[in-house]
Amino acid sequence: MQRRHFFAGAALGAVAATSVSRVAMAALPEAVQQTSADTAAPWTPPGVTGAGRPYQPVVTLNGWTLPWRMNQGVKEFHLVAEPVVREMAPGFLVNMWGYNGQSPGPTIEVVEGDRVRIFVTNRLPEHTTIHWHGQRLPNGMDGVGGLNQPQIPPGKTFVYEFEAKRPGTFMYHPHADEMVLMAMGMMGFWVTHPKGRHPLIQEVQRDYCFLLNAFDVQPGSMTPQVNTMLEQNIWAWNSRVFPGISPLVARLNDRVRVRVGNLTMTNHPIHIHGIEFEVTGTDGGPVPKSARWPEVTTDVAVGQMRQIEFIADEPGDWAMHCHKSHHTMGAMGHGVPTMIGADHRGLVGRLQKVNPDYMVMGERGMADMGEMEMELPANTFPMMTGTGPYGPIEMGGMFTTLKVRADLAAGDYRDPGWYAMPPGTQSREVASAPTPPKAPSPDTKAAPAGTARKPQGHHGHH
Ligand SMILES: [Cu+2]
Repeated sequence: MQRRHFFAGAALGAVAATSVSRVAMAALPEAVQQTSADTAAPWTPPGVTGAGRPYQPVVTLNGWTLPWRMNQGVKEFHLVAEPVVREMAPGFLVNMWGYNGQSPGPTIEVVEGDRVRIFVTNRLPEHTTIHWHGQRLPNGMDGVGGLNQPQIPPGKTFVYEFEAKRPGTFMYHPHADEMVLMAMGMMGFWVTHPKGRHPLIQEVQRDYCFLLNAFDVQPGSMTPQVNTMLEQNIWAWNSRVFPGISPLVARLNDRVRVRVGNLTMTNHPIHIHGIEFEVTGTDGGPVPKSARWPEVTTDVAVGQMRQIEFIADEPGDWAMHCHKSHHTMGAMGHGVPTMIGADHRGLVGRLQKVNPDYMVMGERGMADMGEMEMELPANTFPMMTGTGPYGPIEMGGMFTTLKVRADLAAGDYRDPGWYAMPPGTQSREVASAPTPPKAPSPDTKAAPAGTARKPQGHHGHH
C-alpha cells in the first residue's frame, strides 16, 4: 500500500507562502514508497494551487504514479534508487534494483510547461545518475555520469530541475554503469500531458503505459545475471510476466492509448488482436496525421517508445503480446532440441537408468508442457502458463489481454473476468467435415486451372 501521509505534505504546499517555516520548505519531499506490484488506480493530483489543468491520468500496468508536492510553483518529486524485491509473477520473487520500493520506478506524470524538481537519493551500493530520455532540458540536467555531471555516490542526494517543455511519452533510467543498473531493473516511465487542446494529441478515455524489460534469472535463483546481452530468459512488461501482468480494460467504444518503451537489448513487435491501431506518437513527439497508417503489430526497437491508439469497438478478451514467440515463454533452457516427429519409444527407459529425472520434451510440440504439472525448481514460474476459461493459454512472459466490455463504468479498471461469448459465436467441434473436392490423379496430363507449369525443354537463357 502507498503511504498516505505524503498528502498531508502536499496539502501544506497550498498554504506554504503564508504559514510554513523556511525550514519545513527546505526539507526533502517525502519519498513515497510502493510495496505492491498490483496496478494502482490512476493518480489524480490534489487540487492545490498551481496544479495546472486537469488531465486524463495514465494507468501504469503493475505500477503506479509518483505523487508530487507543489513548492512555490515547482512540482517536487523524490526518487530513491534502492534494492527492491519485485514479485514478477505470483510467488516468483526477484532481487532487483529500482526506485521507491519497486522496479520499474513510479511513473512521473506532469503537464507541458510545468517546472519540475526531482530529488534523487542513492541507496544503492554503487553510484548512479538519472537520464531523462527524450526531454528538452539544460545539458547539465541530462544525467550522463561523467559527461554532464559527477556520479551520485551511495548515500547522497542530487537534484534535477527543468521545465517539461514537450508533451509526450518519455522514460527515465540511469546513465551510469548502465548495463548493470538496467539489467537489475532500474527504469521508469514519464508522461507529459499537453497544457491545452493539441492538434495532434487526442483526448482518450483510457491511457495505459508500460516498459519492456528483460532479465536473466536462472531457475531457482533470485538475483539477475547482469552480463547477459541476448540470452535473457525472463521477458517482462514492467518487471512482470504473464499471468502476472494486469489486463488492459476498456469500455466498448472507448478511445484507448497505449504507451510502450523498450529498455531491453532486442526489438519487440507488439501485437494486439481484434482491433487496428495507429502509432500516434513516439519519444520524439506526436506523429503528423498524414504519416499514420493502420497496423495490428508495431515493432518497438531498442531504446524506442511507441504510443498507439485505437477505438475499443469489439467486445471480448483479446490477446496482446510480443510477436516473438520466445518472448511469450517463461524461464526456459534454450538448448532444448526439437523433438517433433522423433520416436522416443524405448529410449526413455534406457536414459532413465542413467538419469532418473529424464523426461521426453515435446515430441508432439511443446504444448504438453502447459498442462504438465512439473515440479519446478524453487522460485521460478512455469515455461508456458496462464489458464483461461478453456484451459491452459500456453503463453508466458510478454503477454496479457485487452478486455473490452460494454457494461463497464467510466474509469473502472478492475478485471471484469472472462468474456461470455454470445451463443453461436465461438469455434466448435463438428461431427463430420464436408468431403473435400477430389484431387486430380497423378497421371493427369493437363495441369489443374491456376497451376503454373514448368517450361519444357529450355534451360536458362540464350
Ligand atoms: Cu519481444
